[in-house]
Amino acid sequence: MRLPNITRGLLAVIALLLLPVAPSSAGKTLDQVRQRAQLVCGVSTGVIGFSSADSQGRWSGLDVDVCRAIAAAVLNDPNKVKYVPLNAQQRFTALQSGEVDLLSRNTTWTLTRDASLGLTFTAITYYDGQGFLVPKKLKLTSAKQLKNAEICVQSGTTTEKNLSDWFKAQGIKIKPVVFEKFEASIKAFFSGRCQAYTTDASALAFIRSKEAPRPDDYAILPELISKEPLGPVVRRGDDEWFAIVKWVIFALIEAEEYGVTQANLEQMKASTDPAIQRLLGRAEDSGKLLGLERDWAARAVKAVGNYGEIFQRNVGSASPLKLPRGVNALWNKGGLMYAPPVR
Ligand SMILES: N[C@@H](CCC(=O)N[C@@H](CS)C(=O)NCC(=O)O)C(=O)O
Repeated sequence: MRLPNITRGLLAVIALLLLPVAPSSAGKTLDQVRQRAQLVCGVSTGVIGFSSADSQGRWSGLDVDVCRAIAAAVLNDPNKVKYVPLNAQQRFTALQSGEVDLLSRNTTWTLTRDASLGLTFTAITYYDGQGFLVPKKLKLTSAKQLKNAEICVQSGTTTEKNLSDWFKAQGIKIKPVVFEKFEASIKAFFSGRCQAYTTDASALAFIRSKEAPRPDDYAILPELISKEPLGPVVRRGDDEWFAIVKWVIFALIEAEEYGVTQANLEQMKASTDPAIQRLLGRAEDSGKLLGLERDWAARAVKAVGNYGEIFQRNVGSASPLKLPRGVNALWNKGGLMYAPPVR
């Protein structure tokens, strides 16, 4: 049957409209990172242990090591990273607008953030919870004694929301004193503006040890009032990039599980254990599946060590913070750190 031209034209347009449309950003981030030979990582403006710069402008921390590991896996050089400091309010816009390739900044995975910002959480790199720092002279032993207290908190955070939720649930009235800038919130607290400061417990440890005029004058209360699973975030719609970020993190966790460290990596490459051979690119080529070289995971471990080494160096026993491994231990050591198999 011969259709009139106009009908044929219409059918062609309908057929085109029905074609599956790839998200416009699919695969773009990897190409851009390669083209500029640099990964642009959004970090905090300075939370020691997670992301902070020294006087020379050198960044370090657990979140920074994630950036370095990805740069090593993708560009074969952990130093090819540009760090963009972002406060809590700025972080999601910076990622949405394409200013950064990746947000690796003590950011809590929540449903609203995951489902409404056009962004996707990749993996959990630190299981945290929200706590309270108080001056010892107030002689408080529980957050429940904070009735009518002024509590300093940073805006644009889950912290601000949990604070009102938790005290509401306890039937206790408090007065949040909200700051947009982290520096300002800490200064206000240490100058006596508030009776308590609240944020993720990991950051409280740093705030007390590094920012308090006299750390011994302050105590962290026993309550943890929330779950704060922290991890890197990417733009939604670029599945290739999402997979790379996710699997580099999984590989760092799996390296710890198999005892592959920065120091023994070269010997481990000769291991006959199939799992280790796979992880280090000696057996099948998982790199090809991710759009990377076959030794992508070995490069990441060489750059920053396995997850356990990253933890200890930045926040654990080998760091000034001395945070216990706690729930961040591997799943087979009583913790929650579990990576799907690299196979
Ligand atoms: N994990 C929470 C809190 C993250 C957060 O922004 N915490 C503050 C207080 S420790 C911070 O990192 N400030 C540093 C900055 O704004 O650069 C969230 O994702 O909302």
